[in-house]
Amino acid sequence: MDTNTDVIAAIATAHGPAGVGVIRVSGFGLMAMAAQLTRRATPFVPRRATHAHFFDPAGQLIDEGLLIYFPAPHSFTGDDVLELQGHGGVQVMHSLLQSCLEYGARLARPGEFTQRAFLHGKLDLAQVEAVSDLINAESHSAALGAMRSLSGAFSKQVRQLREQLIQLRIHVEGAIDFSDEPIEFLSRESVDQQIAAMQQHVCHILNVARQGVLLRTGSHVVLIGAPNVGKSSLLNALTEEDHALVTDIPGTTRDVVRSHMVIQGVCFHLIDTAGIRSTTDVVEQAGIARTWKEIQRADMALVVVDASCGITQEDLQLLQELPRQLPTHVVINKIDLAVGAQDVPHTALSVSALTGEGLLELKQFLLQQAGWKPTAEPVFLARERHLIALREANAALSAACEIQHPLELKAEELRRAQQALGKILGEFTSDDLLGEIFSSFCIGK
Ligand SMILES: Nc1nc2c(ncn2[C@@H]2O[C@H](COP(=O)(O)OP(=O)(O)O)[C@@H](O)[C@H]2O)c(=O)[nH]1
Ligand SMILES: [Mg+2]
Repeated sequence: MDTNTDVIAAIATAHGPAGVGVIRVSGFGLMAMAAQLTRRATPFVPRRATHAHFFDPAGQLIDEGLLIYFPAPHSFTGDDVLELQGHGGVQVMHSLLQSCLEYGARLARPGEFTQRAFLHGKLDLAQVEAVSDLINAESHSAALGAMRSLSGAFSKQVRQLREQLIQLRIHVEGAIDFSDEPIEFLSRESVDQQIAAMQQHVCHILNVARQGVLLRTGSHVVLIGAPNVGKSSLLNALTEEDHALVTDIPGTTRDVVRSHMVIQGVCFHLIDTAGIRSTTDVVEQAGIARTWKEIQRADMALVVVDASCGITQEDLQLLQELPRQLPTHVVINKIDLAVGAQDVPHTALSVSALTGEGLLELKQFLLQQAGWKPTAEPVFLARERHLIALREANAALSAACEIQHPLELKAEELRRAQQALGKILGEFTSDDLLGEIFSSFCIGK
């Protein structure tokens, strides 16, 4: 059976008791399934919510609710789609799904509904990714950005650029193919001007997309330092929650504690760790090993030091041992204890987790270090692979602009630029990448 047209079903709503639960079915010939399920002779009116009773194949009434029939191609997937809205109980949803399977559907794989929408040309790949990002958005701004991508704001710009490239390639390739004929093609200057304008546009999209990647993934900031300098207190003060245990006993934090804060829509994942020191306590040693693991994964490290002690030899040694490529900043905590102290360097990163002094400045600093630059236009959510493709397109356009002879090489660079843009929309995409994208979805989407 063609796995793109057989009937698939899944629970579309979250697991757990709820007022309403939704089951989605996609495939062909679904009117027959709707009739069996509801024991109703009159056909369902397309796209109209209709009250119905749902029966299992043995004739047992399992639920009542609404049925909506979306005939192909006017549905989310482009197939026929049935949406069954029943009571959101775990058992009810299970029985309803089980009945759909017995009437001929099979359980959908994660992301399979969206995959069908992609295969039927309902969504391009950037929009597919936006569906997943919208579901997983961690801040209001991230959700708005995902919605912008889903509604095509990002794809439209990429598609527009690709169209311009195709038009230009027609001229350049034409000039190659008919070089002996007296046909008027665009002048070299005009071609180069157009390429330069496109390159500018790519750079502009790249800038917005960079912000979009940050909105989507946030930034992982690890708090490290000697025991008792106030890392846990700082985590609690920044997130305004009482997540991490704080005492004056060195070695209190043994396991990694995670929390997050949102600044101007950007999510910062803060990771509090066991203080680094040499110790014979096995549990503390295990905690310190975890600290090092978190350091490897982080986007940024804040090395917290105690203002009343200043920067110690141990702090300096820790700074030396950190991975070179990891952006690292020293935060001087407990400045309330060091009023008038001479040896405390007064940097932007002097704070007191206790009084809250300097925390606003620290937040602004984190935002700036993460690369957040508010743009004049609204940001759309983007992914690392989009940045790679945009950089590829930029490099190809830049090469195309520089090459004057032979024209074939210029044409080849323009082709490369077009291909890079096509990757964003999913025109030239390996099955591996598609598999990776769709498998990251939940079942039922
Ligand atoms: N005066 C003062 N005390 C602080 C400050 N931050 C933390 N402390 C105290 O320092 C001790 C150790 O704090 P903690 O957050 O557990 O340090 P950690 O071991 O680095 O996680 C606790 O007694 C805190 O109340 C601060 O900014 N000022
Ligand atoms: Mg601690």
